[in-house]
Amino acid sequence: MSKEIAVLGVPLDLGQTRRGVDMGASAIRYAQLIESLQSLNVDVVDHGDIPVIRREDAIKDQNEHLKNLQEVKEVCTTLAKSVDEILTAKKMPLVLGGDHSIAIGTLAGVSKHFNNLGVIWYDAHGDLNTEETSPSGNIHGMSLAVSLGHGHPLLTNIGGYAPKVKPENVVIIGARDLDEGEREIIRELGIKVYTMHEVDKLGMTKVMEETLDYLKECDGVHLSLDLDGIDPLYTPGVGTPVPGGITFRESHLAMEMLCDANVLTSIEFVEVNPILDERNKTAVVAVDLITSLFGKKIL
Ligand code: 4U7
Ligand code: MN
Ligand code: MN
Ligand code: MN
Repeated sequence: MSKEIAVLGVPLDLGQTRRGVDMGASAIRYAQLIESLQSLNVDVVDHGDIPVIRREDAIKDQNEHLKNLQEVKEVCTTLAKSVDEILTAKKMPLVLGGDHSIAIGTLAGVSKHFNNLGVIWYDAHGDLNTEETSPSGNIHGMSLAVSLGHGHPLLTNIGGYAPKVKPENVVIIGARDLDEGEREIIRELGIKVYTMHEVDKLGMTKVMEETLDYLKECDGVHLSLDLDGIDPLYTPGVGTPVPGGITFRESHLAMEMLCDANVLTSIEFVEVNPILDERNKTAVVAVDLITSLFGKKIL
């Protein structure tokens, strides 16, 4: 990857209800993201943060089944435009959340640049809920469904087109907490999922080999990495931790294999919540994984 990397922060926390995830991008920068990439001779430019609506200024009377719809839509629309500009300028977007609802905006900006975009969704969750199936009403649990064209039209139509991704081009890795409606949509659409069962059984090497083979016809691949995909032992600073996750070493290996395959065309790291973290541990892991994606080797 010799392209210039454009880092973009999205301090949005309105896709869920816990405070603090809006500070995720700052925490990742504080953990030396830019300096670490520069020391690998990666050409990186920090584009700063996109403007977001503060929780205090959000509409008070909310639809409890689709919380902060208008606000998330607006921020994702702005994000989509910025990501689009970055790709048009032949740079590679590295988006830092914020909660996972921002993937709606990232993918809206990315997918118009590809005919057959692949998506790797590294997450404890499926993020495949809709207003009808969501137990929480939180949009960060709906972002993959929205990108597949399922959900509120205000979200699915961001950027003026839907869907952003085809179900056969999505691979979920690390799932261990799926809601009933999500299981149904996975079966219905035939989405490829490596749950923790498959990660345990096959090992990460095979999971990544199969993932890369599965996406081989894609003309671009987006990595959407939710830090809760990793076991909370290593990444406690997340809003919805689920025990029994992918280890630090396995994640490291996954990133190294993605680096060696040289397939990624855009990346996002989301859900780092410094308020819930232990001495910025989760952001440090995020930086470690990002540097592995960009070629950091032990020897
Ligand atoms: B994340 C949940 F019910 N499925 O929809 C929901 F368990 O972006 C959690 O992956 C969603 O962190 C988690 O609220 C969203 C819940
Ligand atoms: Mn998650
Ligand atoms: Mn997620
Ligand atoms: Mn989460």
